[in-house]
Amino acid sequence: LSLVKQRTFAMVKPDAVAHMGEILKAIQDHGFTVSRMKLTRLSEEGAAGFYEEHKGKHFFDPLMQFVTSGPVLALELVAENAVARWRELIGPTDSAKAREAAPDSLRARFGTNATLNAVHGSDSAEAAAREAAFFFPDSRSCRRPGLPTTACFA
Ligand code: DGI
Repeated sequence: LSLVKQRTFAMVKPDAVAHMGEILKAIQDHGFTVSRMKLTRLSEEGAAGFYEEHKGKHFFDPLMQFVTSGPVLALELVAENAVARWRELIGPTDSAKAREAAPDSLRARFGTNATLNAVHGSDSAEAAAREAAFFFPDSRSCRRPGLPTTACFA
């Protein structure tokens, strides 16, 4: 039994930003704490950097087109076993398959197919640290004296 909190990185993709309220509700209902959050946009360079491991794959160009097509909501989430629990909540990569295998998952509810799949979740603690640092380079911002630190995990 471990009571140690873990963080993960989550991103609401452009196709699901209109549903951010429902997604934040699911995040809250499943016991995650939001420790950082930013509504932003990915540049072409930013998107290519974030998804560097997929360069050269057949789905890379559509993925770049999609994630740069509108705003994204970047989130750092904290919970026990956050990486695995967030992956469980978002469901399988392909939203069409998610609707068969995990109809209550966020990708089933808010995504369309393998490209337009509503949300991202880090696949390991190492990826979570790297991806959170990509979107939240100012990791000390929640530690300023005098500010509340209850939601701070840095
Ligand atoms: O960790 P995931 O987001 O579930 O999946 P991943 O890290 O293997 O791939 C990153 C994103 O790339 C994924 O969210 C959607 C896209 N992608 C992955 N595999 C495919 C894909 N898109 C298409 N069209 N086809 C794929 O097989």
